[in-house]
Amino acid sequence: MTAQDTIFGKIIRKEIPADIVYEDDLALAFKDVSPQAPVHILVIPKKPIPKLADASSEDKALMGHLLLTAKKVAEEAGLTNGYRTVINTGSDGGQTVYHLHIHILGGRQMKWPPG
Ligand code: DGP
Repeated sequence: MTAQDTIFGKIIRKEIPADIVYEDDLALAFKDVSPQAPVHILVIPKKPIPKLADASSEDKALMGHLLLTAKKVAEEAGLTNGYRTVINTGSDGGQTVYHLHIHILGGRQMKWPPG
């Protein structure tokens, strides 16, 4: 199974609906279906990288683009007081969808350490 076969691949291909807040040639951002904060948005690459541990040096520009996209999306969501970005990686990281994604969580006070 490739990353394109994940639920996020279907969202990229518009085969299933999502509340998309940003899209360009390289990235897509949409609201998390199970929000853990008043604002909970996922930023994903269109390239099917399963997890951060699979990213390579050829993805250097793409990874930078994803972070800057997260910043832009957070600004557009009005998170002027701050927000948290999270990348869950693999089993111990709690990753459930194996298509690389950055969580943007905001609109409430975040706690540390995370669970
Ligand atoms: P992670 O545990 O880091 O792999 O996060 C996966 C996130 O994806 C989780 O917060 C729920 C979200 N999610 C799973 N399926 C869907 C879906 O079909 N649509 C949307 N919008 N989000 C989804």
